[in-house]
Amino acid sequence: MARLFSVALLAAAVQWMLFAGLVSGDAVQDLQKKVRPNLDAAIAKSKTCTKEKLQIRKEWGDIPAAEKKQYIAAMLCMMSKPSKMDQKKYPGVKSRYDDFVAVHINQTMNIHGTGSFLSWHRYYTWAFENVLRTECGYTGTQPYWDWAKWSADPEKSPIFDGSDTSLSGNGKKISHKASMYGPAGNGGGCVETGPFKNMTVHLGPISPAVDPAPPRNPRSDGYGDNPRCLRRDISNYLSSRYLRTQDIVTLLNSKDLNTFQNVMQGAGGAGGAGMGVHSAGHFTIAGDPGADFYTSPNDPAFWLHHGMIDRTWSIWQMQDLNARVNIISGGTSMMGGFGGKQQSLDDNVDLGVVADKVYKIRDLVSTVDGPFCYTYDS
Ligand SMILES: *[C@@H]1O[C@H](CO)[C@@H](O)[C@H](O)[C@H]1NC(C)=O
Ligand SMILES: *[C@@H]1O[C@H](CO)[C@@H](O)[C@H](O)[C@H]1NC(C)=O
Ligand SMILES: [Cu+2]
Repeated sequence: MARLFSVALLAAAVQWMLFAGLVSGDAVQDLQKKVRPNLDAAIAKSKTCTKEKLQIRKEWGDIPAAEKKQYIAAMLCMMSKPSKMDQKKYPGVKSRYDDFVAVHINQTMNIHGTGSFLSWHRYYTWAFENVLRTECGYTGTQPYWDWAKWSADPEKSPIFDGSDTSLSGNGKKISHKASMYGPAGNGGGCVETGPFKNMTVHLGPISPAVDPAPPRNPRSDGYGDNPRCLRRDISNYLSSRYLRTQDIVTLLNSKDLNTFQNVMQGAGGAGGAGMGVHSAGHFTIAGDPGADFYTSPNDPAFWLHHGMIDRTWSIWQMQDLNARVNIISGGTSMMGGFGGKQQSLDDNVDLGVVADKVYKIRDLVSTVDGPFCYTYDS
């Protein structure tokens, strides 16, 4: 009886603390809250960002339905607007959205497993948000996918539940084989629910990791026109192993940038994070183009995944902004292969037709300096 009473008392105390905002119930959010004053200090010193201008990126599940629909409508708008690329050179680039996919394909070997991985994808995701706003009237901010929140059952998450406020659901369940990343998931076929059920994928595949294999692209570089449906193969196999709160905490505890990057990308870094949150997120979506290293941005959920990648980097940085912003680690080509050099903060990031400006990596390492002025809610 006394034991029961103390359990009830403890539960009440936790309830009260949650209510009072003292703990959020999530170790990552708690850490983010704790280090947030450091960011305010950085904003005070920023050349370009102010507290008034600061944009707050939110988790998809916390966004009101009307704003979710506005984000979805802006993405559909990008898919219906003309490309800014040369159609003769890139016949599979059919829309403004495809411009982003083509830019990613083009640079894939120099932006993954490299020193530019984090800053390149930060700028790329920001450029996408910027085009949603400037070319398609979006007034919100780039949402993110808090992996841990939905790691037990991503198909039931508001991101993938197939409702009209989701980014569409799983693919149709078809009989198919495992991939090299895990057993066959719960879908595998065409996405038939939600706002993107009628979307057509044109580019790629280049490095498909789905069964059955998608039709081959007419061109070996993947830029030919290869119209097909969006496929997904979501399950909780990877999310329940690699995308839990404790996995993110392990990542955020990385002592240096090299470790952080390796744990994130599952390069066998200290911490034993196995496949790493980056791959685990991509292969939780899976399918085609989601599981194709080159064409993955063609799945509309890519941007929420990379929003979260960027959020974890920013929380890692916020723990010690003096030591964790103006630094670089890694090479210039994937996993150091192909004669890559050491990456430098002075290397350029050029997003071609999807962003106006070429920046040096050093201008892209803070979320509150250079072109950026945003943070994540906590
Ligand atoms: C690929 O990169 C080259 C070299 O930077 C550039 O000239 C070309 O326009 C790029 N193509 C695409 C599709 O981004
Ligand atoms: C959208 O896709 C469904 C099948 O999922 C199909 O029945 C319908 O005709 C399509 N609508 C348009 C406008 O293409
Ligand atoms: Cu990428």
